[in-house]
Amino acid sequence: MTTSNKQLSDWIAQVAELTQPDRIQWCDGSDAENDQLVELMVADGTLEVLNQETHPNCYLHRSDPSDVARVEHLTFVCTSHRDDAGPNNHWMAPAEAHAKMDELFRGCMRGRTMYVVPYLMGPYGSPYSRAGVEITDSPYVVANMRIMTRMGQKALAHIEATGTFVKGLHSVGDLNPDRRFIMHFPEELTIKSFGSGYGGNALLGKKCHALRIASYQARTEGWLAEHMLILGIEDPTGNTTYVAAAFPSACGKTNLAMLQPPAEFKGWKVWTVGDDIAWLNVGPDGRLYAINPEAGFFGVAPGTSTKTNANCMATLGRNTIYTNVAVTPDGKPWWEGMDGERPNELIDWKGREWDEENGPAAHPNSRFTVSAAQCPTYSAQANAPEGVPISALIFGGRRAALAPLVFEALDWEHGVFTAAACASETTAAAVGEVGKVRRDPMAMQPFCGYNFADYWRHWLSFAEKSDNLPKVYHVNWFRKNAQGKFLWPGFGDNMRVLKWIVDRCQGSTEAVRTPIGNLPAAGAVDVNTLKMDERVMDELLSVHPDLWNAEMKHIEEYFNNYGDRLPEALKAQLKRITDELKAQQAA
Ligand code: GTP
Ligand code: SPV
Ligand code: MN
Repeated sequence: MTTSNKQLSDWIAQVAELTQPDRIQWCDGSDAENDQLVELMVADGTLEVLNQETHPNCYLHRSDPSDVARVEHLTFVCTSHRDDAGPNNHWMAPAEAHAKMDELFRGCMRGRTMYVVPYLMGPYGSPYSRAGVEITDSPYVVANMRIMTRMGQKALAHIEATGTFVKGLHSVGDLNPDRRFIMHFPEELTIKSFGSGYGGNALLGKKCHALRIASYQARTEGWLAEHMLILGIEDPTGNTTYVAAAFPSACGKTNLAMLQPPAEFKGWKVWTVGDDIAWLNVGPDGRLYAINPEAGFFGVAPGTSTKTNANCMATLGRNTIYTNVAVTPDGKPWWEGMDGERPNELIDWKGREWDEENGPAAHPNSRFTVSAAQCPTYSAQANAPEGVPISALIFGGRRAALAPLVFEALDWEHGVFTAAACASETTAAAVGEVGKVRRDPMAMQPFCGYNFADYWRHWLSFAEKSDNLPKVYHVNWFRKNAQGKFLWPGFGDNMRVLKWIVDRCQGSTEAVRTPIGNLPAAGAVDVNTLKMDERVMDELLSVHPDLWNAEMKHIEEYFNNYGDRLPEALKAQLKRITDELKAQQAA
């Protein structure tokens, strides 16, 4: 492969001059190329061959133990003006960041191959798709990008036709956490990532391009790049309602996207369009249309079983790269929460014989990389250039207390407030404390490429673009009882909540107005066969005014970080809800 795009050929030459690779290899994404890379990685230990009889074309990668998750504290947005990055991002001046990164990259590919990976985010032929090129010295990254994106000649053709692409430069360096940075230059459509080989830090098409850079572009161009799954809910008459849902990392997007309805939902089907990222554009009819920019799933392994996510289990097991899972003596991947008994012997994610004292056998953020095309519920519309029309946007997170199972925003403005006010318990998807409640607006705290205040204003502006916008919901599958047990069964049973949302979109079910939004009327969420104690459902749908009042104070404090840039509409929503809660307490 070569290119007629001068900007691209110049950039490749510059990078080669800086990094000094032994050789340069263009990547076309072909099977032959992948076989060659796999062979190389097996030979040098980057990949371990899994049991090819039970798991054909499956491999295990063990990352450096210090490199197992995204590193938010080392991730920067480098805009010319600090305020454009906002309090939600770490910021560095572009010149300083370039100098720092170029010093790290200098000579770093000596003795290595430099891979040039052209990729397309989004369906071929879609006006919403965008291209990028990742230059990397990691064959593991190439093999993952091949699954996660549309990679190769057609992507290059898109670049040559449109003349524009996102530049992503990546090196694993020496994996030293002190020399690890993920830098974004949204004004230059450029990413520089050094010192990590892991997921969102290294597969630059994913969070770096499709969320941080894309969200910045989307603002100036009038669309949205979101941390959302996309799914279709087909009813027994064959009518499909599409929804998109934003939950923070490791909070249930992949699982909801592949939901298998309970047996009693005869004739209902859920179709998977995407499990992590959605690009949303206003279509000709004023509706929001969603495309999934990705082509594969980089999903959380622990907790995945035929009971919780049968469609995911059916997707895995062939042509899959597993990262940091455990392995059985006969070479099968294993993780906590998988079906069946724990095998007596296991090799843990660090390659040691498993010992309970060393913690879980699979890393809590161990993952699988697999093509979406292998998913039995992959939607026939997933490659539609125009995307799918979205009827509802759903936000949520992990909240052991407070947030009810589901509620509906009163209108778009209240919906934007509800999403901006989201908080969730932190997970193993990022390095740092787990289980701590933090604000995570739109599930985008780690991923918004610009000032959240401007982002909320952008969200609010859609009300001027269209009077045909989706309804907005908030859900919480993670409410716990006093004993620390989840009150809601979750997984397939989340269909009961989706059904209520579909009914609301069609205007066929009642709701109860509360200060925080509309809740299902008694009996409106169908839990008949769950044999659930009525008091549990009451608790799941309760809105405690004193707890919510305290929450409003937290939200206000959080919003205050954004000063004068905070949209008035959000302040007005905060005041309205607070006033209504106070009136309720007084009554
Ligand atoms: P990222 O890929 O990090 O963006 O995560 P995600 O939002 O796709 O999360 P995922 O669906 O992989 O779920 C993460 C963890 O939450 C897994 O261990 C799941 O088993 C668990 N989980 C998902 N859905 C539910 C649910 O409805 N209830 C409960 N209790 N756990 C769930
Ligand atoms: C997330 O952390 O939200 C992920 C995994 O989806 S990563 O690709 O590492 O960002
Ligand atoms: Mn994610």
